[in-house]
Amino acid sequence: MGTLVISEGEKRLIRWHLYVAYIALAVGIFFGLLQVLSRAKLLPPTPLYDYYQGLTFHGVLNALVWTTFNIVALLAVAVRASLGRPLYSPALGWTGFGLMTVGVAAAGYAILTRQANVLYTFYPPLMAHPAFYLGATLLIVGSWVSGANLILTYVAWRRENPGQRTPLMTFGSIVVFVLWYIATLGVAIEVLFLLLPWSLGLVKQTNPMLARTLFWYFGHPLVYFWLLPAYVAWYTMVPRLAGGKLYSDPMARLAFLMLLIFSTPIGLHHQYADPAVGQEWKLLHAFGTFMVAIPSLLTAFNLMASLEYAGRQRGGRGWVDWIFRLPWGEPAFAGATLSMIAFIFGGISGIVNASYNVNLVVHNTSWVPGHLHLTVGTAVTLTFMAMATWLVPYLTGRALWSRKAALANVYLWFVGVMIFAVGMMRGGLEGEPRRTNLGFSPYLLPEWRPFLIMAAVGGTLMFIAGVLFLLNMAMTLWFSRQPAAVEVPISEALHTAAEAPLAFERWRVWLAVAAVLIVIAYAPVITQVLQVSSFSAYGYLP
Ligand code: HAS
Ligand code: CU
Repeated sequence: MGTLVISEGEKRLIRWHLYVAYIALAVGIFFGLLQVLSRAKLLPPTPLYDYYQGLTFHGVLNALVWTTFNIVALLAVAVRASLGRPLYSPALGWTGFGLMTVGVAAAGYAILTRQANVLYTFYPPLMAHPAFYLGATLLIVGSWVSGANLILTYVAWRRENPGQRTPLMTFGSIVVFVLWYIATLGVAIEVLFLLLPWSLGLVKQTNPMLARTLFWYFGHPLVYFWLLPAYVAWYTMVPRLAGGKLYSDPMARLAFLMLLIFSTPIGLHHQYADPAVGQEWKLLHAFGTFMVAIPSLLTAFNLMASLEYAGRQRGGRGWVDWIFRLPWGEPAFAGATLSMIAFIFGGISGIVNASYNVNLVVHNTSWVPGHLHLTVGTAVTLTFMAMATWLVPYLTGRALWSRKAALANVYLWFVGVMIFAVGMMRGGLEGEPRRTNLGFSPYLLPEWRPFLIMAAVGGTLMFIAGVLFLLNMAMTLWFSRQPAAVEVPISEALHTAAEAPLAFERWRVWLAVAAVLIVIAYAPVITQVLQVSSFSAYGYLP
C-alpha cells in the first residue's frame, strides 16, 4: 500500500504547473483589461496595442492555459490524496508538463509576433503561423500524458483494491480525463489534417465548415473539461470546508456520468447560425444540450442540500438563517460558493443560448462573452483561485501570505463579474457585437455606451481582484515564512458511495454509450458538411 503523505517530488511537479498557470493568468488578464477599456473607448489608440492580438492572448492564456495547468494540478492532488497512493510515474508527470509548457511557449511566440491573430477558436480561413498549431497540439498531447499518469494511478489502485468503490474525488477526476480524451480527438484531427498542413503550405486549400464542425465537436466538451474539476472541488472539498457533508455521493456520480455521456454529441449548439448543417441535426443537438443541463441541475440541488446541512450543523435555524452561519470569512469556502452563485446565472444564460430561436438573437453579440465569464471566467476560475488558498500552502508548507487579500480577491472578483456580465449581456441584447474593438468602430450605437462602461467598470474590478490573487500567491510561494500544516479537505457524505449502483464503475459500458451517441449525433453531420461545403477557401495570414 502506498502512503498518504504526498512526496516533495510530487509537490514540486504540481507547483510548477501552478507557476505556468499564474503567468498565463497574469498576461491574460492584462489583455482582458485593455480590451474592455478599448471597447468602451477609454484607451487611446496606439500601434503598440492590437485588439485581435490581445484578444488571442486573452482567450488562449486564460481559457486554455490557465485552466489546463490548474486542472492537471488540482486533479493530481485530488487523485493522489483520495487514493492514498503515489502518482504512477514522476517521469510521465514531468513529460506531460514539459510538452504542455513547450506548446504554450510555441503558441505564445506566434501570438507575440502577431503571426497568430486568430482568437482562441482559430477558425479558418484565418490562418496562424505553424508554431501556433504545433503549440496547441503539444499542449493537448502533454495534457494526454498527464491524464494518463492519473488514470494509470487509478488502474494501479484498482488492482490493489478490487471490488471497492472508487473515492468520489478520483471518480470525478477520471471522468474529466476520459471526457478530455474523447473531446480532443476532434481538435486533433482538425489541427493535424486541416490547419497544420495548410499553414505549412503543404496544401493550398482548407474547408472552414469542416474545421468549425470538428472544432465544436471539441469545443463544447471542452467547457466541461473546465467545469468538472470545479465540480470535483464543489462536491468533495467545499462541504468539508463548510463544516458539513456532501448530501449525496451517488447522485454526484450520476451527474458526472451524465456529463460524460451528453457533453460531446451536442456541439452544434455553437453552430445554429452556420450553413452546411441541416436544421434537423441542429434540433437534435439542441435536445442534447437540454439533457446536459440536467446533471448541473442535480448538482445545484445536491450542493444546496449540502450547504444547508453545513449551515444547520453550525447552528442555523429557520429558512434562511443557515446561509449566514456558513463560513463566509474563509476565502476557500467563500470563493467557491460565490462561484456557484455566479454559475446559477451562467447556467441560465447557457440555457438561453441553447434555445435555437433565442440563440439567433444573442449569437455573436457580447451576450456570449457575458455568459462565458460567468462560467469559465468565474465558476471555474474563481473556484481555482479559492482552492489555491489551501492548495498553495499545502504544497509549500507555508501559511497563506494574507487571508485579507484572499477575501478581497474573491469578493471583488464576484462583484466585478456581476457588473461586467450584466453590462456585456444587456449590451448584447441591444445587438452589441462581440469580438470587435467597438470603441473605434464607426457603427457604435449610443444605446451601447452605458453597457460598455458597465463592462469596463466590472472588468477593471476583476482585473484588480486578479492582481490581488497573483500577489497573494507569489508572496505565499516565495516569501511566506510561517509554517502551516494544511490537509487536503476531503468531504464525507450523508448518502455514501455504498448506495451507488455498482454499474457506475463499469467504464467500458459508459464509453460504449458515449461512442454510440457521438456516432448518432455526428456521423450524419460530418457527411452533410463534406457533401455541401468544399475545400476552397484560401488562407489569410493576418
Ligand atoms: Fe456555454 C457558448 C450553452 C455551460 C462556456 N459557453 C459558450 C462559450 C463558452 C462557454 C466559452 O447553447 C463561448 C464559445 C465561443 O467563444 O463562441 N453553456 C450552454 C449550456 C450550458 C453551458 C446549456 N458554458 C457552460 C459552461 C462553460 C461554458 C459550464 C464553461 C465552463 N454556451 C451554450 C451555447 C453557446 C455557449 C448554446 C453558444 C452561444 C453562441 O451563440 O455562440 C449548461 O451546461 C449550463 C447548465 C448549468 C446550470 C446551473 C446549475 C447551477 C449550479 C450552482 C448552484 C449554486 C449553489 C449555490 C448550490 C443549469 C450547479 C447556493 C448558494 C447559497 C449561498 C444558497
Ligand atoms: Cu457549448
